[in-house]
Amino acid sequence: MNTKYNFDLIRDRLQKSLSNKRYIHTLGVEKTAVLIAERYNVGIEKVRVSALLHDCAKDISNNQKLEICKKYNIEVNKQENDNPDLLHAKVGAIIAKTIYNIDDEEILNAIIYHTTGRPNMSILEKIIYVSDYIEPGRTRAPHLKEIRALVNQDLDKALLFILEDTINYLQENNSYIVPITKDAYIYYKQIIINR
Ligand code: DGI
Ligand code: FE
Ligand code: FE
Repeated sequence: MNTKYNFDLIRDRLQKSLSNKRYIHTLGVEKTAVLIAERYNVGIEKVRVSALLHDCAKDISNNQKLEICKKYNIEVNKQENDNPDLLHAKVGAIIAKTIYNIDDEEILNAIIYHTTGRPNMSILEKIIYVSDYIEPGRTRAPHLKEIRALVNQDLDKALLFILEDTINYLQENNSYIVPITKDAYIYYKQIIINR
């Protein structure tokens, strides 16, 4: 099939810049995201690109991530400065744009919001967010069985379940929860109550 993107080339480059474990996770997210896209009649091309590139900055050192933000004038807030792992999402979008030549805003947003979620997510953003949490290599999060079943019935409910478990997990570990994650939780809770 003719496609705008050279997936084999993207995978080759990723394999060279990610640890083996992270690369396997990435392929798991790709596979899961494509299955969810097919279930909801969403075109798979952008889904595949977003899934492949979502963690492309994951193995860049914290110092280098901060440097990249500086270079591209990307604002780094206090939470990100204290916990630069959070930055792999924003920096991932920069790498996607500058190294992988991705100029599609929907794809870049799916990468930017894959860690925190946000209110009013696009279907592409939802698919990547959910796939990241449930791909087959994930085994430790609670409720994986329930969430995997729910994804095929109700994507928003699955999304809310993940937001809730993530917030609980961070709370239990006394980690600061980024406001946009709480906002997303409140937003989807309301959406589900109101329908
Ligand atoms: O990159 P992955 O491991 O595939 O998954 P991810 O992009 O969801 O990143 C998970 C990491 O992000 C994990 O170390 C917890 C952290 N994280 C996500 N949301 C928050 C957070 N950390 C803090 N402190 N606060 C958050 O709200
Ligand atoms: Fe990530
Ligand atoms: Fe991931």
